[in-house]
Amino acid sequence: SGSMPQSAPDTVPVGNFNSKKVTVVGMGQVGLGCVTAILNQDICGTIAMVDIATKKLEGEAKDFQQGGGFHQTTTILASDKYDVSANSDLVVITAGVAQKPGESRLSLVERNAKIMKMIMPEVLKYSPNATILIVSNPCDIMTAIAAKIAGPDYPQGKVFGAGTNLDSSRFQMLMASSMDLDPRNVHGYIIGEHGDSSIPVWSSVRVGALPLLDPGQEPDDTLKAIHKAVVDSAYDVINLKGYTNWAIGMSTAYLAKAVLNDTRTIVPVSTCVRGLYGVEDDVFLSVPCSLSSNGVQRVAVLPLTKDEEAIFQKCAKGIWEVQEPIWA
Ligand code: 6V0
Repeated sequence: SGSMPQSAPDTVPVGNFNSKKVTVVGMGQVGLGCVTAILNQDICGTIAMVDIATKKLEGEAKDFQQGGGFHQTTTILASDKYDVSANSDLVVITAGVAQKPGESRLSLVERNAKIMKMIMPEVLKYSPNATILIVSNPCDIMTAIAAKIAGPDYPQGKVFGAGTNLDSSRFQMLMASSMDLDPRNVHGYIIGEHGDSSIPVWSSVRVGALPLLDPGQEPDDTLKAIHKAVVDSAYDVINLKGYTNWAIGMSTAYLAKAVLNDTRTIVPVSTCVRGLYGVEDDVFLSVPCSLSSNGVQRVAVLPLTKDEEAIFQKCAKGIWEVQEPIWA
């Protein structure tokens, strides 16, 4: 009668092992949201988690490892030392302080710039060719700082920010529910800052394949209110639960999937926009980009109306004013 096998059955692996490795630096609420979403979407074989809060980190790692029967990430590593991150294909950085209720993203800049300056050299030491996705806020300025630390020889686009990918999802959801349609049928971009000065590009919004507005038509108050709700989204959730994490986690997993599978998907993400739409400073802002395994492969240059271009320039100036003092 059936005795239990004493050793592994004699089988031979035939492939389907995912060799991709993702490191998430910062295992607070956002890091946890990212790891949860990445695990559930089976997009890599190894996840490494780095944080300075070692006891909490060990607990989170064990908890994730115990779910190993339910997903295909075979290895989950965790440490406060960066050797666990070695040879990552993608490194996601979420470390740093988050907004308190009512606090703006830009107010975090000095504290998080210091943290970014500690993290990036360690990341690059162990994964000198990784694609690096910045989530920490203020996302656009943190991405600019991370790219500067990587240096001029690091391939352009390999350091990019989550930017308005999340804002664009919020926008899609609100537009779709106002029209009682599938959110995947609303095609439109929030560009510019991930934050208070983000820009809805009304002139290119499509519902299905149909333009939402006629050429030259201005958005009405209902549409303007939708963009205001997008801007207020994070404040709203932070007032209610203290932080945001699930949606940014899903956005990160979506971007990670595009990078690891080299899909060339077009998404709004934060990249250097000097030279675009009349911007002259070294600022990073979101514009639609195609993503490859090397991060931003190409910027899809969206035709903007004169007004939209002026707003984009104003947004870039506002970011540069906050970025310049810490840029030296
Ligand atoms: P949290 O829950 O306080 O977690 C931050 C984590 O960072 C903690 O676990 C810290 O121990 C860790 N940490 C701090 N310093 C270091 C360091 N030097 N090295 C490694 N780890 C460190 O914050 P939360 O997770 O809520 O937010 C993290 C960041 O993401 C904040 O800057 C948020 O503002 C930002 N967000 C960005 C979003 C986006 O769309 N780009 C969305 C939500 C939050």
